[in-house]
Amino acid sequence: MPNSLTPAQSQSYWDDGYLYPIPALSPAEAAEWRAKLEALEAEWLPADLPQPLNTYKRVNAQVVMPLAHEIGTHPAILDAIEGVLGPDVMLYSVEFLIKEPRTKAVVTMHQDLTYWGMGEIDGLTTAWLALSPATRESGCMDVVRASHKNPILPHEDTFDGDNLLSRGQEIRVDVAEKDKVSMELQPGEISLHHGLTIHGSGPNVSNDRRIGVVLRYLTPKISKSGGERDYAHLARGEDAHGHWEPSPIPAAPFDLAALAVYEDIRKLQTAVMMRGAKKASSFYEKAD
Ligand SMILES: O=C(O)CCC(=O)C(=O)O
Repeated sequence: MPNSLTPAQSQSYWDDGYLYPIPALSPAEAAEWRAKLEALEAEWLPADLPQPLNTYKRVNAQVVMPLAHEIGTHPAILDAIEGVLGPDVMLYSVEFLIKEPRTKAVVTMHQDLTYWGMGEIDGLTTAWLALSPATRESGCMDVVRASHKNPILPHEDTFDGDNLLSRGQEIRVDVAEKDKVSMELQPGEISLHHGLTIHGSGPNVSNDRRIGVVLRYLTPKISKSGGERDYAHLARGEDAHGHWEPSPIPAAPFDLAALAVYEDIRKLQTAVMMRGAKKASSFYEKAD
């Protein structure tokens, strides 16, 4: 049964720019994905991969990690996405945003679409899946209600080592604590947010890892504003536009063919993401 959202839930997403909590996986299924992810981390951390393991976990993991592709195409998650984007859905990126216990890593308040070269669009939604409890204590995501009704606001690059974002980008507007809505989630639950919603998250002061799987989805009619090449995977429905090169489905973790495509995507996205950046980030070089 596609579209698991009620009309009221879909309306709430478009009014507020976010929606949570949505039960997607059972707690047992979430625990299983967490165990598989942690086994992959243990197996591949010592491996001699072309990029550090964290780069692959941090962006486009679906291209090289079968488990990331499986989570990104999970029917229950796609059903919720269909409730806001409609029947044609492309998977753009899967990202593991992990905050280790008692660490200072944060995500400063930002709008996702700022550096993605897609303009100010409605057709991009992120699902954030909790694989461990996402609470105020562990640094769950905070959002600002109805902030998606803004254009892209000015951002500043901080390149702060404790910031999990590519450029440490931060919106040049102070967000009052009272305006933050903390999207607490239990393992297996997801939240959705619009590409222009202002959001961020604080440090993890808990004793467990905070493991979020960030799943980015597009409608096929979206394209890069400058006509740049990029990749996405048609996860549901039809692509009548052909703006995206089909990203491959990995057969095994980090196989050579997938690593080659990953490198092509990384170069293409670096040129757009890092345009005008003064420094390299931990997972993107400086653009030329
Ligand atoms: O995981 C976080 O704390 C922030 C995630 C985020 O910025 C995003 O999903 O766009």
